[in-house]
Amino acid sequence: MQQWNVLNADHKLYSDLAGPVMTTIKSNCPRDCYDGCGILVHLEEGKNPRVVGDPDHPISRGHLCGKCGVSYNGVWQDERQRLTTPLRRVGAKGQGEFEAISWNDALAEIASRYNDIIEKDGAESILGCCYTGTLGLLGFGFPMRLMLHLGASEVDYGTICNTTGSKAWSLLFGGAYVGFDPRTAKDAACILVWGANPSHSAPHMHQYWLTESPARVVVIDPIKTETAAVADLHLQPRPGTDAALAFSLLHALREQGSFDEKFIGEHTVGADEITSLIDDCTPEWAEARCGVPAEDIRRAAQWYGAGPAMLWVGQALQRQPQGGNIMRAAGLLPTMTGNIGKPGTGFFYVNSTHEIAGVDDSYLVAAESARGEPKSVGALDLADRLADPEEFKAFMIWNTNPLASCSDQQKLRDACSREDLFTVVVECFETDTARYADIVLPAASFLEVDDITASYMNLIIGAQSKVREPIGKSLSNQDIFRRIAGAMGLTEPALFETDQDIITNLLRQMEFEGDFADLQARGHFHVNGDKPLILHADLKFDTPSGHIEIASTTAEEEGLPRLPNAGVDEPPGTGHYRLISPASMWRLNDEYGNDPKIIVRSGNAELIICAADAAELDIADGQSVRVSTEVGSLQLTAQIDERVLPGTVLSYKGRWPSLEPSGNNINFLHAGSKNDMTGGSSVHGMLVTIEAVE
Ligand SMILES: Nc1nc2c(c(=O)[nH]1)N[C@H]1C(S)=C(S)[C@@H](COP(=O)(O)OP(=O)(O)OC[C@H]3O[C@@H](n4cnc5c(=O)[nH]c(N)nc54)[C@H](O)[C@@H]3O)O[C@H]1N2
Ligand SMILES: Nc1nc2c(c(=O)[nH]1)N[C@H]1C(S)=C(S)[C@@H](COP(=O)(O)OP(=O)(O)OC[C@H]3O[C@@H](n4cnc5c(=O)[nH]c(N)nc54)[C@H](O)[C@@H]3O)O[C@H]1N2
Ligand SMILES: [Mo]
Repeated sequence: MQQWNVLNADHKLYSDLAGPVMTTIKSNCPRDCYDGCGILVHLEEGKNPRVVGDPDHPISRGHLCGKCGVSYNGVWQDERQRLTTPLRRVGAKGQGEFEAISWNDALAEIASRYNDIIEKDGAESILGCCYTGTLGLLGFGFPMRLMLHLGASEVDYGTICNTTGSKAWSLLFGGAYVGFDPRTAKDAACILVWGANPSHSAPHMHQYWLTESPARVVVIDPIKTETAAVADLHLQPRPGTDAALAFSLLHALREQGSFDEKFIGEHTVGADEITSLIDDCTPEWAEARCGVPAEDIRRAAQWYGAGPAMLWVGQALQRQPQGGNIMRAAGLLPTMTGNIGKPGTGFFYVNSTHEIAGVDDSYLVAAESARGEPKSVGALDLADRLADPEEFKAFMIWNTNPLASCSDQQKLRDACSREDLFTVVVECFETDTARYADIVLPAASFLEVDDITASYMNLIIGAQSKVREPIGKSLSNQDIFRRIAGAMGLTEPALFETDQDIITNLLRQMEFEGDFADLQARGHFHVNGDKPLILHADLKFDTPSGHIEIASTTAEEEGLPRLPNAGVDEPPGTGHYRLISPASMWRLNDEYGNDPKIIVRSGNAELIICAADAAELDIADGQSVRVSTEVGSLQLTAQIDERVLPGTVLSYKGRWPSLEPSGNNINFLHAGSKNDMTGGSSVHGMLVTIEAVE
């Protein structure tokens, strides 16, 4: 078992940075991570700023996780690794051969190509693709103003992250982005963590929040993660069988009298339709399907049912083939037991903290100057759609690295190799995606731009502080998109609003008392001050009926099942294994995949396999193995470890293809199969064969 020692490891790795400090500035981490840590930046004459944890921050308490502690003082500030100037392609697409050009030349070329394309083929034939490379509200939201104003098409990149889950919970609860305030855990007797791995994806919530809560912790995960290992109870189902587990938990909850009939009667619709479905789903019935002992299911039901209980559903469940259904089924636990709207209860998937704090998202993206609803392309359709020279003439990418993170890598590379596809990539680093660009624009990092951060779990808003000048000639996303708009001859005022004005308006929307300097001095503030916010306390839900919709007419109208069901995926056939590729401890999606210390620390790309499966395949620990699917093969290093059960193997996401000996990462193996709702990804449902390599 890998030790969970992030906090110790990182200190060893960046302790060499200690030195005299001249000034210290508070900032906050804008990564796509539940924690949203507080940062202190020590400035010293003639040296790179030194980035450490802010002791005043209630979540991270003076520590950064290993990956951020290392890379914020490493690759993010390394001029040899950062993009420092606009580039124009001189070699073949994908080769990464560029010449440096001036900002004026880069902007002139982009503007003239975009204006030509818009005139001849319409703005729809420009496809924008962005995601959560930075979650700073401006760095994330502002570029959308230009794309929406033009009427460009957009990739719904959330289809490989959280679109399915948010759809499923919108059907059930009327929305998915208002969960619980983690601070209410002080009143909880049970916290159920389902399909999330805080030890990697929310390291400080794992370290402090879960362990300090008085609640019993139950984890449901096919992997014995570091969080599962320290939980009071770990249910370890076969992947993709969670709906049956949910129904058996409901069976046990009903049997023990934990259904809250009053709550069900007043706040739900369709309960009568689900009850007969629960009848047959005994814990023994589920044990046969999920591989979880019936007595553990009963014990989990006892703890959850005794309440008050909180449910944290992670991002992994939706990445199973029947992920939408599983999400709906899991949401029935708080629904049927009434664990909603009271201290120590609730359900959480994602908190849109800035909106909860009062920010108007439509202002951020200047929705009023948009040219209507953009045409949207799902991430798993991207390769096919982009291959069509008639549909898209230009591809514009920022805040994301699809040539590492998207499925069906080979097909996507082929599509991005089209000579007639004018591709612009805005990046901090020369990623695999940047290597396919015609023009690369260097983006300033979060250390170089003021912004506002909002954790998507903790109800905390923070200042992201500029602590140094942008590296080289890099510019913030906002500056880059303002300049493109200017070069194109556009005049819409929203495209040119200054950062300062936007930040002032956002602080006003959140009713923050003070200006940005005051926020910087404080570092952060909690929505609702010192008191935990009890979300959904009014028990009003934004569904058509205003109640929690167990049975959903909306779903039916959209061709989805009216009710969740207890269906499970078939076990893998002989010779096949189920491959899960979740969040890595050492990388944040693919970010940090290029940090030299992290490359050394995380070693070869691994395939984690249990001893029984390894013995059957005649594989030794440390041996090379070939892992194959219908679309390709990838060589990985076997790591024999009992955190997985027979039939399931594990390899963490986040490798840069161009830095791997094979030139590929795990997404090269995923054919791009979709789950059951919104065309979302079923990447955790991959079936592979494995053979030893001599
Ligand atoms: N196999 C497998 N694949 C997966 C997943 C999985 O679980 N398994 N998970 C999926 C999920 S949940 C997600 S969210 C996606 C994530 O996939 P991506 O969105 O592609 O995430 P990253 O690869 O980290 O890319 C973010 C990029 O933004 C850049 N960046 C950072 N800050 C800035 C900035 O200020 N400006 C600009 N312009 N760029 C910046 C970073 O350098 C980085 O290259 O991957 C998905 N892919
Ligand atoms: N260190 C780090 N932190 C991250 C990220 C990262 O890449 N690295 N990525 C960020 C992003 S974009 C996201 S979306 C989140 C994702 O973080 P999480 O919400 O934690 O989701 P995953 O990492 O996809 O998977 C979490 C756990 O779900 C389990 N799981 C997989 N299949 C099943 C199943 O069928 N049933 C059950 N019960 N469990 C299953 C996996 O084994 C894994 O341990 O993390 C964010 N934080
Ligand atoms: Mo994600």
